Amino acid sequence: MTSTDSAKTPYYITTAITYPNGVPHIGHAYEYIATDAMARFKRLDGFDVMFLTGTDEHGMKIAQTAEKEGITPTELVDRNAAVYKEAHAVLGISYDRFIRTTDADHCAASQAIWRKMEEAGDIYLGKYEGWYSVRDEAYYGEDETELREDGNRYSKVTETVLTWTEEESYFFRLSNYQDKLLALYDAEPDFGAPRTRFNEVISFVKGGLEDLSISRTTFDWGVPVPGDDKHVMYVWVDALTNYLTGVGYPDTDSESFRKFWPADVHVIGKDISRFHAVYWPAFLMSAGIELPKRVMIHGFLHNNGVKMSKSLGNVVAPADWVGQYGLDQVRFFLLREVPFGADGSYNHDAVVGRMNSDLANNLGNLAQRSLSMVAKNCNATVPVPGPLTAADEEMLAAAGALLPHARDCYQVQDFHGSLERIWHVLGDTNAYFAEQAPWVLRKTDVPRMETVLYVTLEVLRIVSILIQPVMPDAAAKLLTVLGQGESSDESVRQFAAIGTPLVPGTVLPAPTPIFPKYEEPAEA
Ligand code: ME8
Repeated sequence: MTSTDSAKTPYYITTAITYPNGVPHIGHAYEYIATDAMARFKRLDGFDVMFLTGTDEHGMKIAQTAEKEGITPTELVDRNAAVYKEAHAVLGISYDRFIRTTDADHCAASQAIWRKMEEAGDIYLGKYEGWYSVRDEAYYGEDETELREDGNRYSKVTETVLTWTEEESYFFRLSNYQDKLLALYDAEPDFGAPRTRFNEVISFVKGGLEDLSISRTTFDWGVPVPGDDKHVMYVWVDALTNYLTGVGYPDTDSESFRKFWPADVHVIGKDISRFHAVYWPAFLMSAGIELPKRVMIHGFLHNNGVKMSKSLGNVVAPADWVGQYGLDQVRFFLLREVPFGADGSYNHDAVVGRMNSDLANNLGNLAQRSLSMVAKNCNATVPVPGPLTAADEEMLAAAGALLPHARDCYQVQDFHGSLERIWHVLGDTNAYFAEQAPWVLRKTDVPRMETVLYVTLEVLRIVSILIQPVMPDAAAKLLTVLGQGESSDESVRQFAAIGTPLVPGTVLPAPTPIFPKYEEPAEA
């Protein structure tokens, strides 16, 4: 660690860890990209960031998939963890650690938290009978199930098929935590977000909590229960613990644990809010470990409004989209299109609409037109601004207000809100450019033309710095054509540099178009 790191405020962010029993789809990509944008934002804002992601490799579902494929669970997870890692690379995910729950340090961490909960008197041996969903790796209460026409019993919560299961099991005294959890939700109203989704969790807890079965004996693909290796841990006990392993638990004196725990935010999807906002804080309270500060629950993405499913053949592989539209375009679309927290829908026309209007027109065209004028008429250097008019001042003030606005938005993972405001300012800048008409001023008032071009480049510089978390490659290209590229000091691209205006006289490279319009491929 460098001395500058120790002066920075730590920020610890996690994604859910994916079950590597299938292939990554656009819903997973959405979560990785949002979390990555958050991590990049904080790094650019001067924080010392720890970003954890990975794969959730134990449990019955993995064991069953391996059996179906005629391979061992280890072969399955080794093969598929590599596929998920590759998806992270394709999506430009800047994680600090990719955790696999079969990693040795993770098994040790899971056993350590188990012992802590046991020492607290919260674990006992009993017998479990109930409706189990292998898909969700979860039991459901009788009232949460229904028998359907096909003869199967389904979870009404997640629409998955249930099987009646009876086994000896260790239990966690979740029933002891109802009041403590409700007190937590009262004291920390932002512990879960957005509010509507958090309210669902609170109602669930208010409805009463039963003790939770936390071990299995019917298969052995899991972390052995300490002192009783007939049992493996219920996969969610081990899965949730990944957030602790990632920062060095059980070594609570380690530099990384002291620095990064408690986590600032766990980013997860709506189907697993109960695990993160009920079970996880209860386990941590029991083990005497500080609680994470926030659980951010995002919505689900649907293909044209229809749930993705293999049988419908509408599952989008992230790499296909990146190949078709480009990485930054996909990242932008996902974060701009759907308010984080809400459910959203995607389709080809919506992506193309964003690419052509927001990216190619509003941003790309403005950059290309202003930079070409500077190249031709200002000696390819940042021009010297003259006295500023009210219109110039207004433009610069609007751009200057973007950073505090973005900070407020990212504080609550409102990526959509931040991008919306940035594009609003870009819309105003396009109107300003059209009204000021620097191509006319070129013939009538050159100093005024230089001022208009300077103001436009300055807005573009601020916008380029601020869109780095969402579109790292395109922003880097824009910053390069604005003379703030790789060859200059890195600090000019940090958020702290936003208040330091472009230096007139800076030599600019030849402008190159950055956001091409999407052209439909010619019919074969
Ligand atoms: O739940 N749209 O793993 P997972 C948006 N291993 N997000 C979606 C989605 C969709 N269509 N489908 C899934 C698990 N997700 C557990 C997590 S964490 C300790 C253990 C999200 O592979 C889902 O909500 O089923 C979750 O946050 C993540 O993808 C991984 O889902």
